[in-house]
Amino acid sequence: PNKHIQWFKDAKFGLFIHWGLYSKLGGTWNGKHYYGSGEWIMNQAKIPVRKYEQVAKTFNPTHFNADQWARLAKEAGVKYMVITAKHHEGFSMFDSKVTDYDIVDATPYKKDPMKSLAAAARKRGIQFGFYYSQFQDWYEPNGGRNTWDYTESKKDYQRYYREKAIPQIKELLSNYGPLGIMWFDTPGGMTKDQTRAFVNGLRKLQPQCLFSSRVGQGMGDYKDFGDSEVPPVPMEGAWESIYTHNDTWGYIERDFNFKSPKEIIQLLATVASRGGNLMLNIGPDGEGNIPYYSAKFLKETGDWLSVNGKS
Ligand code: JFZ
Repeated sequence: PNKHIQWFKDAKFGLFIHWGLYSKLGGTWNGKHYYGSGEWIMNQAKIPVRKYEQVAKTFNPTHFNADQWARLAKEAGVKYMVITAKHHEGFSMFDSKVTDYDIVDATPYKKDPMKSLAAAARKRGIQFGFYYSQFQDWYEPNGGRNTWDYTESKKDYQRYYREKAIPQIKELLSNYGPLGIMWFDTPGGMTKDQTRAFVNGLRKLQPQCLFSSRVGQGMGDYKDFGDSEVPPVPMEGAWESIYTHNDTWGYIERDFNFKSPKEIIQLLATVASRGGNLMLNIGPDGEGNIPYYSAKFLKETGDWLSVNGKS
């Protein structure tokens, strides 16, 4: 077990952020609306890579303000923050030398928002972490699960791991200061031995950084439950429940089904009473705005916690 787990066990409340090219689409492609899991729109609409990548040319989140995001996190009372460095769509929201399909090289924005966000979170004592989709990568010919552009059986997953995923995770573990968490998701394409080698290799860069259980094969430093799932009874060990604020992880323009502060607090109490952390997700839009009700309700949650919670 990772001896750096204590901060996580004490944390109780975290903020999850899904942000990528899909945030710019907001659930609409070619006039057709999609609902739920906005970050899956490329897959749902079977958008060819050569079309989807065009979205990057219009991705210019000039309203993004790292300090404002970190301030909101602080006001909400979260102790950690995890943001999508690369989701299944395959686009890197950080400056990567491994590919040009990243926010610095492929968009008019040309800056690395993860640099300033990592610094702003740390300045406020909030543990900072990255979500990284290690297996699914719908952009890469050898990445997992794009069956509409590529043939799954012809893919060389090991090559994708070697040439993109591993070098990129190394960048994340090298260029953004000490990380609290590396949040892996939906494992695939590796045997248990390969996963062990993958984990051990990456660990060397930041031994204190916790790996989520979705790194696969029973490895990882704490357990993540399924999405929107809480164990029915108290549970020992380090674990986390993840919920999203409305009905989607990535931004969907038409989704206003936000949980009220009361619902958030009740959820937090349920999860905490069973011994785990709640990581609540928000989906900023393609301009870098946090949805109005997410900002409002998170602040109200934090107001309640500052009076009734203990920190
Ligand atoms: C994954 C992603 O596919 C999704 O887009 C989002 O990022 C979410 C947080 O994680 O979806 C999952 C992964 C695992 C389970 C359910 C949804 N699970 O174990 O029940």
